Amino acid sequence: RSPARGPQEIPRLPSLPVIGSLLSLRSPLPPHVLFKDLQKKYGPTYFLMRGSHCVIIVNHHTHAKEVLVKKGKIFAGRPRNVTTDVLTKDGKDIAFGDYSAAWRFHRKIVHGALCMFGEGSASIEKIICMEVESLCSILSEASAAGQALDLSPELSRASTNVVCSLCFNSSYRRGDPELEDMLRYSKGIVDTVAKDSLVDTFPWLQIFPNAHLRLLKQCVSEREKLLRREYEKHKADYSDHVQRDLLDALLRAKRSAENNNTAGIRAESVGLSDDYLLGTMGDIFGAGVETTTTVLKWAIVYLIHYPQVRTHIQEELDSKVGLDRPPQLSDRGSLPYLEATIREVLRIRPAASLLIPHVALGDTSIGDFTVRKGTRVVINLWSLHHDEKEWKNPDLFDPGRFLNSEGTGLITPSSSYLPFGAGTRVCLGEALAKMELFLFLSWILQRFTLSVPPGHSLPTLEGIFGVVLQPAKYKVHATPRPGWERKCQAC
Ligand code: HEM
Ligand code: PLO
Repeated sequence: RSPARGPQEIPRLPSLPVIGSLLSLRSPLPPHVLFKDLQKKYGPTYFLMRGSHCVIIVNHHTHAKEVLVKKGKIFAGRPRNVTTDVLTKDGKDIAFGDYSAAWRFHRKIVHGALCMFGEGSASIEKIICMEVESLCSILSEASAAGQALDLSPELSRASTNVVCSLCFNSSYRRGDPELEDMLRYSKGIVDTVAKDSLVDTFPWLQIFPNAHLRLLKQCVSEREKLLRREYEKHKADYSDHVQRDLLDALLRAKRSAENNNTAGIRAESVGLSDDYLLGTMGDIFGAGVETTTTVLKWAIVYLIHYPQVRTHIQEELDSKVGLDRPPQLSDRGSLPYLEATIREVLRIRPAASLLIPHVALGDTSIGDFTVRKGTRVVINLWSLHHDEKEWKNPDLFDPGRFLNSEGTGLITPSSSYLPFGAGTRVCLGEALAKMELFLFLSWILQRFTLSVPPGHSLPTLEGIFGVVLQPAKYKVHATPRPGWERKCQAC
């Protein structure tokens, strides 16, 4: 970049009044793939209009890091959208809430609570292992009955219970109607929120009947009832002396702000209203369940497509862990091929293919391009993770790219890799998610080989675009590995 060059005009997609760049964006391709393709014509960073909103699409890692890290604060805003406003009562949460004192405060409390109950603590490992153990017994049952199993609800149940323990210090038994309600409404929300839908581009479309918006509102109201019930229970037996879970941490912050008028902080003014607290709980639940489940489903699809990768992981498990005990977090360092596989899954199918949109909070720039306050910035993680200049054969699933030439240590082959985002808005659950991915996959693969059920075809690798990039529904056949047949029947 030459310092002599002044501010540049950013390449623009054609745009018309009212509809914006809609005509150039008509395509059967999902948005992340279309935005990657549009680089050929407009370069890696370009401008378009979504209805009346100015949007910049960033497809290269240098500009992505400038937005997320170097100028992280100025790009830390979030846009308001019809669907996310329904989900979060106009942005009262962490993920979709604008940059504010309330957002900062909630992030800090959640971060502290996750450190305390999660990262680095032995208890979270125990919680995850309990859930994966019960998942393994379901796999055993299905395998004994010769059944083809849709793992999606089972994985969702297991990860729901992990976040339930963290948030509410409680968990659900399989088949509990409340758990089934949760899975149903969360699916309804994932299917309808922040999908780049027309109603988000043209908010005036809300006046017309809209099946998606109706379903979203219904699911959000069910979610609110359930969260509120849990909230009231917690309030009833709250004590300042014990902090059982994340909800207690939020309640404690609220009480201390309410009692602490001398510090000049009022609970409402720092966003400690009931609505904001419930919004934050909803985020942790939603992110905790939907992202982890989705990545596990992708990992299993890829292992079915690439059995040689699965065999390699199992050989590593057999030699480093053996058959006499289950894997534990302290094995992570001695299972580099499994770690590399997890990294490769997060690269090839990033759960958040476009992150969550950012907004410029003031006039600023990206590289030599001028950016006006209020412009939305979409980081196309798909482009970063499939950049041919950064990744050899980017569409090939190859965990080996994250290993040194001896295959003994992990490497970072490119800086064009940000599965959890970076900077001011970086994911809050990265450490928790990595623990879950490692424990779920290592336990399952130690005991079972998963394959396509007889008579079924290979599941598609095509993703379904949405707030999380999901694999299509598929079923698996679980076969206990040699040495595990009898042990699995007993568990
Ligand atoms: C935000 C990825 C799991 C909580 C994000 C973002 C990404 C991401 C890409 C957006 C960053 C941005 O907009 O710049 C992932 C992936 C996960 C995962 C790939 C699993 C493999 C989790 C879990 C939790 C969580 C388990 C909760 C415990 C959040 C929250 C935000 C977020 C609260 C919003 C942060 C903010 O806007 O300030 N995540 N996430 N995530 N994630 Fe995760
Ligand atoms: C998932 C459905 C839930 O019912 C609500 C919810 C809350 C937080 C969202 C999550 C959903 C989807 C994944 C998101 C997460 C916040 C951060 C995470 C968007 C919509 C990612 C991957 O960015």
